[in-house]
Amino acid sequence: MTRLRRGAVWMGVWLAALFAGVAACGDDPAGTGGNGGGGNISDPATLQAIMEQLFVPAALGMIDGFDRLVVAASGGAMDGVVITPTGPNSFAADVQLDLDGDGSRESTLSGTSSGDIQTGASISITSLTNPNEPSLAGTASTTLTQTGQSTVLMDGIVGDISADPPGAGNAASVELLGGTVSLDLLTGNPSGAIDCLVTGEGATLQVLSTFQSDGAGGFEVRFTGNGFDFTVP
Ligand SMILES: [Ca+2]
Repeated sequence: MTRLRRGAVWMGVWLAALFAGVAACGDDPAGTGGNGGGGNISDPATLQAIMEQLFVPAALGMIDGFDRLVVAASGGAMDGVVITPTGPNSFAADVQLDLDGDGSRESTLSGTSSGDIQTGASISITSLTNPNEPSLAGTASTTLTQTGQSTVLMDGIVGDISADPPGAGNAASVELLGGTVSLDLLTGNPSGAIDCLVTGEGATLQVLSTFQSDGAGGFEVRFTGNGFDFTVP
């Protein structure tokens, strides 16, 4: 289970970085810490700069939140986690996260899980809120199924993350169009790819996120599209 947890966390890290990227680009001048918009997310150079800046703090915040969620789900009391059972094998959870690395948990991730991975578990992120960007909204979902002794398949990965309405100065959105990612229970690493549509101020960018080995026992995400190709962390 530890390695399934690690694989799932890495996927969460990627998603958290996208949420943080959309929030940074849509950053509301009226919000606390707002900077009046962090740039156009559909500009490849901006997308790369944002992912390089946010990936590691988002990763650390997500790993910390997931660790607290796991302790709370097994009956322990953890701060910043609320778990509500919703039926046999199902629960809803709210987890407070520090995704920008400043030491305070500014974001709240809410999600649901139902079923188990033997027959297929449905995992949904129902919201992620960030006070720096009050208009941040998003959902994502996937099905998690154990397909072999050491393989869990994450299939039907879809979702929408947005901040500020289209046409507004700071508009930013990421649509998860679909993808399949396999989690290796021997290494704990994900492999596979997810297709995304990234929309900024008037422009749209097709982005493929590929989860691959970093060659040193770990994992990295490669972002590719028309005229760009970069890898984080
Ligand atoms: Ca923070």
